[in-house]
Amino acid sequence: MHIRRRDFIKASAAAGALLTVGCSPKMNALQPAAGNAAHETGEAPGEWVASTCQGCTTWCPIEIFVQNGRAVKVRGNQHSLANNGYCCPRGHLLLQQIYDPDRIKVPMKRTNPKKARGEDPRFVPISWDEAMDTIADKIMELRNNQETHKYLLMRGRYSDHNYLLYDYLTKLIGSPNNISHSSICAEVEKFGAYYTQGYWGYRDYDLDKMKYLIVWGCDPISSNRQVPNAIRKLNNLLANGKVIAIDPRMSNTAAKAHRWLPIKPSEDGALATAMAHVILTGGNWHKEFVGDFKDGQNRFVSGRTVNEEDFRENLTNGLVKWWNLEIKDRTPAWAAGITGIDEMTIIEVARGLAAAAPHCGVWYGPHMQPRGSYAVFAIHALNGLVGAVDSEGGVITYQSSPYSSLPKFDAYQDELAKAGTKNKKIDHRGTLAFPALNKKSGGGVVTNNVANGILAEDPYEIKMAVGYFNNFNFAGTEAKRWDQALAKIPFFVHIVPMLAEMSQFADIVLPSTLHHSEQWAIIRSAANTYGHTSIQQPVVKPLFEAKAPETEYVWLLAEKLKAKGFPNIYEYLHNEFADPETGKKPQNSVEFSLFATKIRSRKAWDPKENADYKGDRVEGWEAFRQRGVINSPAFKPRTLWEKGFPTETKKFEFYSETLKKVLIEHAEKHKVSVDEVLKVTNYEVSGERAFVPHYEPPLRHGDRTTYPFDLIDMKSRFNREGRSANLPWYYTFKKCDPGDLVEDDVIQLNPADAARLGIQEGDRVQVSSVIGSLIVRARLWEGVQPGTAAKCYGQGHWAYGRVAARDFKKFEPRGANFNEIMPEEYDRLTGATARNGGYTGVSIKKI
Ligand SMILES: Nc1nc2c(c(=O)[nH]1)N[C@H]1C(S)=C(S)[C@@H](COP(=O)(O)OP(=O)(O)OC[C@H]3O[C@@H](n4cnc5c(=O)[nH]c(N)nc54)[C@H](O)[C@@H]3O)O[C@H]1N2
Ligand SMILES: Nc1nc2c(c(=O)[nH]1)N[C@H]1C(S)=C(S)[C@@H](COP(=O)(O)OP(=O)(O)OC[C@H]3O[C@@H](n4cnc5c(=O)[nH]c(N)nc54)[C@H](O)[C@@H]3O)O[C@H]1N2
Ligand code: SF4
Ligand SMILES: [Mo]
Repeated sequence: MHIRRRDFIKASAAAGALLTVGCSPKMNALQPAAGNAAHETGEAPGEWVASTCQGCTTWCPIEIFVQNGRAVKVRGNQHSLANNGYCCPRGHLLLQQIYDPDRIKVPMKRTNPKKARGEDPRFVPISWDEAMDTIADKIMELRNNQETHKYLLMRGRYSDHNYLLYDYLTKLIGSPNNISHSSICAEVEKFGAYYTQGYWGYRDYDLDKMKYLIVWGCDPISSNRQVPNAIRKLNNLLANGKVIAIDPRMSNTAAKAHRWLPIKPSEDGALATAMAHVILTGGNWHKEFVGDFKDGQNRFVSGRTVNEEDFRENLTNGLVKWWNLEIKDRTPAWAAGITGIDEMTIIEVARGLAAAAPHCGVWYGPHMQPRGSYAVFAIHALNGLVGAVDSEGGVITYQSSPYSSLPKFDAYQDELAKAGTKNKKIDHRGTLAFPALNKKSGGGVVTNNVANGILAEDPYEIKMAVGYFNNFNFAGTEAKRWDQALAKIPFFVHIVPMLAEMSQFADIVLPSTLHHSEQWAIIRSAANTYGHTSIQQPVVKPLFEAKAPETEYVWLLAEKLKAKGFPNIYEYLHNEFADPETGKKPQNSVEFSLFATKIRSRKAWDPKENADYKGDRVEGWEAFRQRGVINSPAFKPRTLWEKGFPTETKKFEFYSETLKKVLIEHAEKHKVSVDEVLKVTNYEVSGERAFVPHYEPPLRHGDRTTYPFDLIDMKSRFNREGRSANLPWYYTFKKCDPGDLVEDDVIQLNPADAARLGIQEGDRVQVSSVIGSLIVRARLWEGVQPGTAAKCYGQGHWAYGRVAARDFKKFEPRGANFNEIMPEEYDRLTGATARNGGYTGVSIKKI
């Protein structure tokens, strides 16, 4: 970009103004971008270095401008087809994360044995050597006592190297307890695509060719999984197609959409089944995908059953069964009474979607509701009904991108470790009440139940735990259970860049590098119809004594264990992780993390390993490191149509034989009927309807008389998952979310409700649920419907740094964390923690 002299003077003036508020001009993000110019900000030469942002699960390939060793600016990777060189607003916040004055600088150990919320751990600095020595001793103690299964690893966000720390190390030590955060994240939504089309994963969207988009229970231009792409592409769709948003509150996307359907919380199944009813009775399903009546006469008439033999299905299974079991009675008039959306709107939206078929789709979010799995089952069935699945302009699966396997660890696992891993897991997955289904019973995780397992010592006590990149004491509902559980664990290690609530219970805290800018790894994701493999590298030198948990920590621990007579892990790392370029074996933790990254990414850069690859190609590791991203080939529509879906029937299943099989397996394992399973797991359905997408009424905590409001929880545009709360810019820009305010944490109430309760803008209100109360400020806003109250997640930290606190020393939070008052509840079929669907009834009163 050419900058005229006058503009340059203006920009310098802006930089000068920033200086007076304590921001170095070199940190100034307001200056015009200058392509790849060496002088990106200020005078000093610098360069753009590729990495990957992990501010949310978009995992954008990015570049960070580095000047004098400092990260000063962020942009999307110019080679990335997922985000086309852009990053979202909160991508820029990572600079404040790097230079957060509250970062942990050195390892620390606890000197106050008492563990409780508000109890000062009295951490004192120690060396890495002492820290690792202590940790290794604890592991040796477990091994000597043959109780390695009492070791627990809890993982939050992660890179492609997570297998090393989360999986392999846990198994080499000898424990079954590697617990991920997945089921406090978004597991429910995967149920929809898995039990219809055999795909356990997030969906991508062909937005360029789409004509009609329904955004359902997510907010793609602000959150979800491809924010920069959604921001870029929505304009075109708004101008040339239609965008509908279905959300109890006016989300960022709803504010821009042609229509916003403010649905009553947890009634998504009613709306989706009614839309299917409209599409079928109107004869508007996608014939090529679904098939048709043999004589071409539409027999789908409200309330009447249809003969299965009269319909010839093409690429789907069980359409008529689904109609007979469920859809025939799900009229739009019926749904209008339940969802709060009028009949005409339901009809118009369903017809609009079908009229654009197959260049259309439903983009749905986590639906972490107590009965969310059947809601997303019904929602995704709509994508099948209109043939949008795997279609041009439709809803597609993630395209894969290259990676290589890590070396196998099995040969290094000794008998003791093998025996240890055979124990039951602490999260109760696969038990009668927690099916946690995916491909099999117990295939998922029940993250939030781990606290209960620890407290009840069921199936046994946990003696040692390690956590990284997570903060379950803040992120899990009924959060205080986590305080009690972690207080009970005799030895806990937390590996994080800044203190968090979880760290308050640690015996040792280790300073972690930041994934996005200080360590080696690769990350794989997809967006905009392309998959990508993207690098993470030490763009800047890790601050203070920070080290990478997934690689360096594992190496350092292996060294210590070897010295204490348990060499297996060291031998695995030392023997198997030779540099693929030179054959040199790693000698230290830094080399190990680099070699592991080269090994993991080898298919992305080594011409010998990827001769047939049709996506981006680079010549060698150094070229990959510099470019930072490998894009997959373009998506080819209808590949699955031709190949068949990986389901039991090889079809897209409206009647799910795949679900039936796993439910029966689960029931037989526990010697009960499927109906019994559904009852124990809090579903109302019985019989054959369990195998089709169907309506389940909401499950709610708190009676409507005492707790009249449904609590809606959402993500702010500026939440970097749980990690923005100590960043000043988070508070500065918060107003960008509709209905929100800067520098505050507000609960949004409909003005009519507020008037009734005598509440005015800015009043402090007490919000109470069946498990507790919190105090926040009221914000009156038409963007929430009467009877609901909404607040974004992110604030209310009592131990997350000085910006996040009102008074850090006194453990007083700034704002409120509704996980304190949201009761522990699950969608038990997937093991997912409920937080959506207004399942928490609350009362609100002015104080
Ligand atoms: N009420 C409510 N609860 C929610 C949500 C919600 O919307 N509402 N969202 C849920 C969702 S979707 C998720 S995914 C979970 C997330 O919940 P968790 O998995 O618990 O993760 P965070 O809270 O994001 O993690 C914050 C921790 O990561 C550390 N950290 C930050 N960056 C790094 C890094 O680069 N490396 C390492 N090692 N550590 C780092 C921080 O110091 C802090 O300890 O929360 C869930 N909880
Ligand atoms: N800005 C931002 N983006 C993020 C993240 C972040 O922290 N911040 N985190 C990333 C992660 S880890 C995840 S898992 C994804 C998830 O992100 P999204 O998929 O966007 O979902 P959430 O914001 O968790 O989902 C809640 C949405 O559902 C709505 N909702 C609540 N109850 C109901 C209901 O009963 N029916 C309907 N139809 N809607 C309801 C809420 O109003 C809100 O819009 O986002 C990722 N992207
Ligand atoms: S926060 Fe998410 S969408 Fe934004 S740049 Fe980072 S990874 Fe991309
Ligand atoms: Mo998540």
